[in-house]
Amino acid sequence: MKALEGIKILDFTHVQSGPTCTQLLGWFGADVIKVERPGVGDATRKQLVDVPGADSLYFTMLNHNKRSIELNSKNEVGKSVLTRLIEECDVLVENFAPGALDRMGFSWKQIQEINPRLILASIKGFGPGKYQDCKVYENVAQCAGGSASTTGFRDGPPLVTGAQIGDSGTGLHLCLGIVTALFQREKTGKGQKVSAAMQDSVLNLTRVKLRDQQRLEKGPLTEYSQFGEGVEFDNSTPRAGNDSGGGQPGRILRCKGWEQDPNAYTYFIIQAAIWEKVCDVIGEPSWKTLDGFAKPKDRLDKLNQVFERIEKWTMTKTKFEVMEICNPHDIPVGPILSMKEISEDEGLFATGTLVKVDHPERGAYISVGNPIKLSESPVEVVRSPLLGEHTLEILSSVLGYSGNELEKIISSGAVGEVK
Ligand code: CAO
Repeated sequence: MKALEGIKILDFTHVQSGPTCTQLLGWFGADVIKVERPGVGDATRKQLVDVPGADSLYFTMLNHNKRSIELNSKNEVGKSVLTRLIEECDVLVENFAPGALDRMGFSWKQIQEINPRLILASIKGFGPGKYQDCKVYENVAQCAGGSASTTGFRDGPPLVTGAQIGDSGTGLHLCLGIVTALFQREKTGKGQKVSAAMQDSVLNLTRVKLRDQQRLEKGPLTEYSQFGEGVEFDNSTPRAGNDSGGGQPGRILRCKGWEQDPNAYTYFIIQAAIWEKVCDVIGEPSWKTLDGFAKPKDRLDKLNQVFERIEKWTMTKTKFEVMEICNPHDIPVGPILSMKEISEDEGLFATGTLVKVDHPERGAYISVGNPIKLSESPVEVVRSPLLGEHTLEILSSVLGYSGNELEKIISSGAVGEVK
């Protein structure tokens, strides 16, 4: 038994934000039916191709546990099939450009008339307002949501992060909205519209920087390196390099081998509660009682000096040795892991966070499995579907078409070339 068993998702998503949401729903047990344009499919199938002729990793890693039906939702037969899908499904998830669903002839009002229990879940770049009609990709959302202006170093340009907080982050937000709406439907019997804007999701994940914006009005941000360096604060939250975003100062420090290895670094946090242990570990026991160093507040203007001293110690150890030495003392540190190291991490494979998946066109590849673990709802990661792989199966077993009616749909061209 899986948590969302029996729930049917009409997955009208493409690229990254929407597909990450429906993939999660699939991992929780929902039957995810991905609707794709005949002969074309989700654009990511053929983007960043590494194995000629095969679906790209971009596509396969975002579309596990789904079935694919090819369907032209703009011709009459296609529209009638889509209407049947809306009748049969519990949730329609889409992330088209603003207005695209209405232009297809499926407004929220019409959808409610077809199936009042249906939940319509949408991702757009911006919420209602002056930018509501804009098309948006990941990095635009990172910029508009406050992440880029607060990421990077003070003397450098704004930076986007490698974590896809605009796409996958919004997919997560939408997923939560969908299961919440399903829960409410249990009591009311009614569907509703669930919306998640990429700007809003990024801002939600960047909320600590809005916290700092308001603190700035009351005085300098004392935990930022800038404070210790005596550099004046401007009127908006500055970029803080690798300073910790919380109340406990932290930095990225070099470790043994940093000259050759770009990831021979550790994150090091000097939490107040373990300050004395840090002093012992790095060989600076006098700092435990020394005026200006003993109390957290007094150390704030000396963070550069403190971290330079800690780094002198971390540079004598590998990032893993730092972890081994510090962990028994409860000193919060973390090695900077490369993607190569992560992809070879047996512990992550053991928990199912990393999985090996086989694919008929491309062979075996590594993917990220479900990071959310439910003790009563096991996850089996199933390879992504080939384009239109399940067209016939969905038309017949989900929608009940057969005989002449089925023949007519296939010969109309609305569902592409049936395999
Ligand atoms: N049959 C027929 N037509 C189809 C179809 C199907 N099965 N599937 C899609 N289409 C049509 C759409 O109806 C649309 O037609 P109109 O322009 O006539 O309305 C057309 O295909 C293009 O859809 P689109 O505008 O959504 O796609 P795009 O590539 O031009 O834009 C994107 C992509 C992502 C910028 C845009 O969809 C968007 O802003 N989405 C919302 C935000 C979002 O999710 N962004 C994250 C993307 S991942 O970084």
